[in-house]
Amino acid sequence: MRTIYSPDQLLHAPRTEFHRGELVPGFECPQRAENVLTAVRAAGLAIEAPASFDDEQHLLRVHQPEFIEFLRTAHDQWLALGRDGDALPATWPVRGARPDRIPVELDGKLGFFSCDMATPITAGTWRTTRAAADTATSGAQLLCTGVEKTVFALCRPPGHHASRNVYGGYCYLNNAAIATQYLGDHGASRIAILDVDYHHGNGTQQIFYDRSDVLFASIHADPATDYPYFLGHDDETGIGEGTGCNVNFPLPRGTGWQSYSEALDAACQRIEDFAPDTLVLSLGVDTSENDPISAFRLNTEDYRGLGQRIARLDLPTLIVLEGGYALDDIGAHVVAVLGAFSGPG
Ligand code: Q9C
Ligand code: ZN
Repeated sequence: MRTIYSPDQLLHAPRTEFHRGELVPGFECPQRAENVLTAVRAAGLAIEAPASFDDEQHLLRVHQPEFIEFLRTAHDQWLALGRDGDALPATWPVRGARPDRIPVELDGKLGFFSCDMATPITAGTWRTTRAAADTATSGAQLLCTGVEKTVFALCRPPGHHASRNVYGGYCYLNNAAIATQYLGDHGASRIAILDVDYHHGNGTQQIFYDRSDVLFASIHADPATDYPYFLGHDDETGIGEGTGCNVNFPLPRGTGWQSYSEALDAACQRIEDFAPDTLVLSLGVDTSENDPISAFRLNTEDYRGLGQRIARLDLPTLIVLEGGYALDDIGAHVVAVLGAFSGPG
């Protein structure tokens, strides 16, 4: 198994995020990527840089052009207004607002394209999120050319909360969705996405909600109690041609391995029934008992079990890093999952 990683993914370094009524140091920090990288290296996996993509076609297959242009230029516009630090929104569209009228002024755009105040746009955000999307896409390339059966895309920032034109939840471009679309455009015909991050992958769900060629399965904290709050319920099953191709397993706070593994078995069964030719695993390790912003109770041994169950699907698999904020544990937890897939390609 190879790991794809770009050091450009360290450039995005939010000063603070808005958390429980205060500006606190960002949980989604460069050290996360460094710690995962250190653990992956210690485990003896090969690490390589992503390919460079001449244009943004792979991004545009998933995201709205105006959204990409906004992400690329927002911080420069923020500075041009004489402001300091990181760009944050403060006003959001009312329910039922027009999706076809993009505000001209920056504060309007920040609200139009975002869903929370935990996701600052910094001087390094564009280069970092672009590098993360390229990292995931490079992993997809290795998979669909048959070079590797399993690839780990060490992505930062994460991506699964980002939809076609909304960033939030520490996510800007949806790395897993961009890689999934790339796989579909280059030979894969049925793709399953399994999202095991603590938080529901609302962006990924929305991007593929009407698609019959992509199954989205997610195990996460119940949105009644946890971010992203407004999607992730078990009666969200897809729409139109995509009806039946979306499945959510919301679980209560405090969930440990016993009930988690039952949901994982059910999700894997759904994936087997869908009969995909390729799997994309959105791997968040914020389900850890030590995670500072989450409330599940998985430990290192449980992550080994999680990897083993998913590896038993025996599919070409792209593993894309999502969340995980317990700095001392994320490396060990990611490697515990990857270990189940290691071995000859
Ligand atoms: N701090 C991922 O794990 N929390 N994102 C906002 C106030 C946002 C987590 C609530 C959590 C986002 C990829
Ligand atoms: Zn998460």
